[in-house]
Amino acid sequence: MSEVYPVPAETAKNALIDNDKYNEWYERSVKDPDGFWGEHGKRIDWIKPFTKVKNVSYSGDVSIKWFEDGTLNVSANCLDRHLAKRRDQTAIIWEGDDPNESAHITYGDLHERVCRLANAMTDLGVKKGDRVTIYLPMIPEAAVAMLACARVGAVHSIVFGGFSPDALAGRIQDCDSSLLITADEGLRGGRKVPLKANVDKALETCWSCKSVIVVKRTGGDIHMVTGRDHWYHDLVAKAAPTHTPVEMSAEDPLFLLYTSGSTGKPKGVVHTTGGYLVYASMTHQYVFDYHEGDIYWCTADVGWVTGHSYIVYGPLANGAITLMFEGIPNYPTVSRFWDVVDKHKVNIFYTAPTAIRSLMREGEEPVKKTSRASLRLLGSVGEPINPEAWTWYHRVVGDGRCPIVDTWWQTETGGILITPLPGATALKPGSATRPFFGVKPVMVDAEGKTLEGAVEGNLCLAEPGWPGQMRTLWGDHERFKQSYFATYQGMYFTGDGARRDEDGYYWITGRVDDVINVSGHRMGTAEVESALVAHPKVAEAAVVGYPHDIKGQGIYAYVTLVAGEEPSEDLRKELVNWVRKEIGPIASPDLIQWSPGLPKTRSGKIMRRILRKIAENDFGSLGDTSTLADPGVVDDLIDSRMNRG
Ligand code: 6R9
Repeated sequence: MSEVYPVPAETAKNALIDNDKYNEWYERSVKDPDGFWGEHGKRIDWIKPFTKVKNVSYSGDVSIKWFEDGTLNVSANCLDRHLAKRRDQTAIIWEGDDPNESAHITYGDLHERVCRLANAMTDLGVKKGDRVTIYLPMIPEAAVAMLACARVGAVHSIVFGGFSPDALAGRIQDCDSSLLITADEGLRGGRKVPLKANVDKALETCWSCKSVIVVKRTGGDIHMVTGRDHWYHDLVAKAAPTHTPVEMSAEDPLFLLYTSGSTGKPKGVVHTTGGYLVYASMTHQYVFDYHEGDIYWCTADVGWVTGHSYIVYGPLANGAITLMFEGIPNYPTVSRFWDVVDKHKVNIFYTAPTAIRSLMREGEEPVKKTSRASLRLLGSVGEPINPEAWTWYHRVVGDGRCPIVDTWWQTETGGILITPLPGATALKPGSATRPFFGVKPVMVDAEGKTLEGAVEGNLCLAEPGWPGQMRTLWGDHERFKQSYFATYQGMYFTGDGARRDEDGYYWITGRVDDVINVSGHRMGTAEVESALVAHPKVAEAAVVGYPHDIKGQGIYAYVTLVAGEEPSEDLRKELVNWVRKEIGPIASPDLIQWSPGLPKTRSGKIMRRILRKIAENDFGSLGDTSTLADPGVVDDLIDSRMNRG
């Protein structure tokens, strides 16, 4: 039995939703979705109000539409509608990489900046429906660029600044972006990231991209291509400070975001305008129990979905104060997070388990020497949080006062799906607890049989669903159906395994497909494998995840070299660097095992189950190896694994 943490009295006093209200709303959301979402759909401003609420089918061709006859503009919802009341209220607190650099940007300022960029983009020929790739560091211009796209009706695709030129090029080509917005260099932990140089390399192979807007962040020496590249600051200085937002249909795409799947190239997840904003804003308000004036900080990067929904769209739609941090948790010291909390009097703090685990390793003193008295609520996202990290976060960071919302969701889901609500849910360390409104988790076994009661299984989601769900994959509806709706008929398959306990609480156990989660970043094993085999000395590679103290999962690569090549320390380093160059530093293999052979079935399929066990040092339960073409391969692999310790 795990320990239970009841709702603290202090939280219960002011919380927006208590347990009775949770139960009542949840029941209604799944029994009368049209009534429930018809009401909550009104939390945002519509140009033309919707008359239809839900039109969803998880079978056949799979079609997901919400509020389909309504029209709106997301940027107007995040900015214009707040101006009467909040023109001079801070919208974004920006904290630079350097602790001496920070800024407060009001709703009035942000509105003007977004209007200016929207006008500048229009002058460059960007129209409704065009794709714009954003490759920016964590600076306010990232939010400005997102909102300017939304304002003119362009579909943004943000590529994380840590991705390589090749990875960036692939994402530009897939959606034919016509404009790219970047910076000269990024700044993280005192180190410069050569964003513009990466862009120059990427664009050598991208014909669709006609213009580049460059924000000056560091003033570093970069090359500007005449006719193609424009300085951000010149364009916005010339542009008009007001702009009429473009009227969008609820089902027009708002953004696409590439994420890793179990096979093939990254998938362009498509989110649309109306349902996404309703869901992002509603979850932001209730999951974080956001009250007027609260200072809210989500430490994610805008390159990931968490940054989209919970730094920019959810908070700004709610007129909240959202903190954006350019730096990293251990620069200049390992107290940085807590120094920032004290400096800006942060009330709500949302981060990833990997950050907690790495700070936990530094001991309590760097935390305890800060005040953190402003904190009221803590959050976790990105991967399962182990109970040790959970209790440390609760006891040390939150001084035992602050509830933790462990929020389970995915790029595909647009917003948080399984989570505690601070005033409603008793917590169990390591459990994401209960579903948010509209979300109907179903546990199924490998054969697709629905399992009842306290069980472990594959986590699926049944209708009615929630309005923030992805609608398709960019340019590939067939792959969308195959990836998410073909495994279990009539249900969305999450790719995660989970356990449901006797109280109906969900415990996410991790991916059950060939996706690994490294420090909360999704990585397809197939992507790392294809990067490895692209190296001239590699004949074959198989990549699996293995337990890693800080990262949650590490990347374990089995590599077979081409005949005549010898393993060496130099080659190991070369391969690690090669993968960094092909994909980006987040894909660097942690361990490479030289493997003269890989365990394959007689039909040539690599038996990853066995490779996972060996990587986990779990040799006792390899399961059935009788279908292997050459069972001796396994013994060789185990021998060399053991010799490396
Ligand atoms: C939001 C985000 C999604 C995958 C998801 C799952 C894992 C995320 C989690 C969690 C356990 C949590 N995951 N939150 N696992 N508990 N609270 O992270 O999106 O990058 O698409 O990753 O991350 O495995 O399937 P994304």
